[in-house]
Amino acid sequence: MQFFSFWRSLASFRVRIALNLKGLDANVTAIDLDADMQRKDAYRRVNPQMVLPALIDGDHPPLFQSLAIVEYLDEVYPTPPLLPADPRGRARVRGLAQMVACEGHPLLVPRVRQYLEHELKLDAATRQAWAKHWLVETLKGLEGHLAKDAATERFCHGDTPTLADICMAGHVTASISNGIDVDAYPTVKRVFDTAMALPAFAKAHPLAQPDTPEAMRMKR
Ligand SMILES: N[C@@H](CCC(=O)N[C@@H](CS)C(=O)NCC(=O)O)C(=O)O
Repeated sequence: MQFFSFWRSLASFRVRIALNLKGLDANVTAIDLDADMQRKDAYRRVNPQMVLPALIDGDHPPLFQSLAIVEYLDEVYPTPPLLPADPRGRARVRGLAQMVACEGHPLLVPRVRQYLEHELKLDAATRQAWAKHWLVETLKGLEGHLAKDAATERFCHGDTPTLADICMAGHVTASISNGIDVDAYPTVKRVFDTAMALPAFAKAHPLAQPDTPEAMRMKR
């Protein structure tokens, strides 16, 4: 498997966790988003959308979009399952995952941040306010769903990690790095701490990757 990733990319973080949970090894090609390498021809040929992540499994065209990749991995490598067995459970897990991956995260990706800066000429403080606002909106939604539903147990849904935890891990990590007090969302925080205590999640953390800049690397 060949995995196109960047240490700070939250969508790559999702796929890293899934690969780790499944015990799958992938050769990582780091695409430096800070150097706009996603827009260079070499990567554009892999993913014409010019976003991370992408995954090549076998002699097939690259897979793209983190949720699609994680579901592909779950279907082809079914142990341990990342989606519940029942339709309602699957709908809930996908709903939680999509709150992060389809609603919150797209407002924060580099091309949106660059547009806010270069086209709309918003200053750094205003851009930071934008990021915090949307991170908090998603945290509130997650907390509301998780706190009120008996299906929330050790993890977002039940006693084992699912696609929902995979997505939430990145969202909470980004919230913390943006200075948001996640203690204000106690169910989210409890589930996040439970997930990040698992090696599959901890090893996938953005600050623990081979391409993480040395100065930022997590001290063990
Ligand atoms: N919805 C996509 C997100 C893709 C995305 O925006 N990825 C970011 C990194 S997390 C990226 O590569 N951005 C490049 C850019 O915005 O120019 C997924 O879940 O895979």
